[in-house]
Amino acid sequence: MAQAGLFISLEGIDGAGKTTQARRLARALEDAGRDVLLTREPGGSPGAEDIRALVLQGNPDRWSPEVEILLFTAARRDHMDRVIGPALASGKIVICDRFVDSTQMYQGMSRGDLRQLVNDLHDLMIGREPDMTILITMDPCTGLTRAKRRNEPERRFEDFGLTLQQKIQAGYLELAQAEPARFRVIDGNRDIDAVAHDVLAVAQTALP
Ligand code: Z5A
Repeated sequence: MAQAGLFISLEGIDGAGKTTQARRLARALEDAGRDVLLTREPGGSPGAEDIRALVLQGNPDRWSPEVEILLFTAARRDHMDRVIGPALASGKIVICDRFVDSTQMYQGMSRGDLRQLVNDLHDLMIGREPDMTILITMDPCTGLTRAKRRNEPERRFEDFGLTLQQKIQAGYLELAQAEPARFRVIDGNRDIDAVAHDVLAVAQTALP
């Protein structure tokens, strides 16, 4: 499928401010007259939202990391086929709250090293990276406190705790170093407006 639009993902640990910033970025670009699709993972299409409930609820040991990789990739394929791919083909700017880098982190390195498996399955079933990934860094303690404030059933990964948040924050920074052409790193430990200003500034550098 020809993909004429622009694909931006936002990544970071729980409570980093991704959702807040994804919404702010979408609004700013729409105000500037751009055609924007704001979406999220896991989820973003009806089938993928069904899988979201399976993976985010229940006990931390409900699924093995290998089964999680399959479930997240299945959700992503549906999201890609039904929502992201068509939006890009019609020239939209797609802003996605989390994408494959989240699978690299949460399934690829939380319980053993399965990063190669995540990569291989991604190449086989998805075959598309974002054009730009905005990594919002955050103090892991603050991020976890914020995430735990939400009174939702989707707490399976938060229940893995602070050690996982610290490991994932470090892992994201390694990913960003390994792929400097795709990643932009923004300090999320500031007020919402200051972070939003920087997110918009880096996104603007990628606009067609
Ligand atoms: N997961 C996975 O394991 N594998 C995968 O492949 C994918 C996901 C795609 C749910 O994702 C879980 O799915 C996630 C990883 C796993 N782990 N957990 N749990 P999610 O994106 O739905 O959930 P999340 O990352 O935990 O989202 P979150 O807690 O909503 O975090 P956020 O989006 O980064 O933050 P936020 O919602 O924008 O902000 C959180 C609160 O902080 C909120 O009250 C804001 O008003 C406040 N906030 C935001 N920014 C600021 C600033 N700058 N200052 C002060 N307060 C702020």
